Amino acid sequence: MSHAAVVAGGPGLGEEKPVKAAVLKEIGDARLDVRSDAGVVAPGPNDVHVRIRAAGICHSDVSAMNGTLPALAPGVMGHEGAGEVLAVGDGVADLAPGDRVTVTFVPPCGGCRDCLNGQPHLCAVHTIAAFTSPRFEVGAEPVFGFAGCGTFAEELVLPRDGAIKIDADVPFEIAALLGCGVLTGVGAVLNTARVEPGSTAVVIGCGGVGISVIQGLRLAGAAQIVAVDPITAKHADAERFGATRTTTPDGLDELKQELTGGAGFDYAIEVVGRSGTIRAAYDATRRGGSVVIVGAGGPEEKVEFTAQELFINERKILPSFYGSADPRRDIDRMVRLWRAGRLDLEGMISRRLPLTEINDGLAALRDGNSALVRQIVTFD
Ligand code: CXF
Ligand code: ZN
Repeated sequence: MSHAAVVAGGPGLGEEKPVKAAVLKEIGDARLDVRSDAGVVAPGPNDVHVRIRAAGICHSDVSAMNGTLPALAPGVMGHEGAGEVLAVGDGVADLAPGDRVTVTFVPPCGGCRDCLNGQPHLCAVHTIAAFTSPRFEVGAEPVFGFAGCGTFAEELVLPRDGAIKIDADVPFEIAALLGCGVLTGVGAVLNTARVEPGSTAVVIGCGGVGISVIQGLRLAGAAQIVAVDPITAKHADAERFGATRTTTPDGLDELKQELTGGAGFDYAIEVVGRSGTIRAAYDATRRGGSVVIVGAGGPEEKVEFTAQELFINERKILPSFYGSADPRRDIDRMVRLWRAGRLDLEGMISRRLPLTEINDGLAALRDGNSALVRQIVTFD
């Protein structure tokens, strides 16, 4: 994809109107620069040009801004979103203008070893390309899209594999949630851990992904779903989505004793990405049980296990990237569960805000004290 050709906005581009976009100027900046003059690259072969209609704010956007997760600056942030196809590049036969799509930050190329191995969530082909192909332009400067996306923009260009077609009656804000939080959380339960009915489980961290894990556990028929979060304001939400008990971290041992006789839970699912919470998840799991690591942690978070405890406890450590999901299969699967009333997606939307208020939304997530499940940026 050439970044010389710009179809919307940019300097001297005549007819095409520039687009609004929230740009991280430098890694470490606490605020995004909400501009009205961004340009979007022209779709090359096998690309699609999408008008974003709803974008979710995920904690990984905050983590990319502060340098915990890898990102390039300047970059348009946002990796969860949905919209409608405006145009397709050469070679795109199965998408057309007007189609409704969910953006995925792991577009499965379909041909690499990981895709052929049945692990398309590990496909890095488009991810690697995103680090060398800026998708936006501000002034004369190329601007990257975070995680190959950049959904905090009115329009963006994606590889065709990054736009998953969904039914036209699925509201954009529901479609947006599926792109990251829901697929990551529900997928961790159904795909990575394959939780069996009747299991006991503890979920550590009750943000948008943690709530999705709780919903996944309810779907899987878990008998006990313990939700752990230091922010007590999140406990009522956890219960609304299926938690059978809630506690702050200091009460976990007591609940483990009460509910499992001290043996530990069949599954402990960590959705924070910190060494302390990963260690707590390990300690909460029964011998032979599974510790599922969903949290997107940074490189400085080191977790210690002794060789002896790993061997003696035979707890399985199951990292889960993008819910081990195949977005081509699983996004539609989530839509079917939502249609059947078995996934509550409307209830996950705690707040709607325009792109001009994106910094307020990011700040609310950063301070961690609010009981927001998901905030949706609207583009009316
Ligand atoms: C992240 C993982 C790293 C890239 C961006 C998205 N996952 C969930 O938020
Ligand atoms: Zn995310």
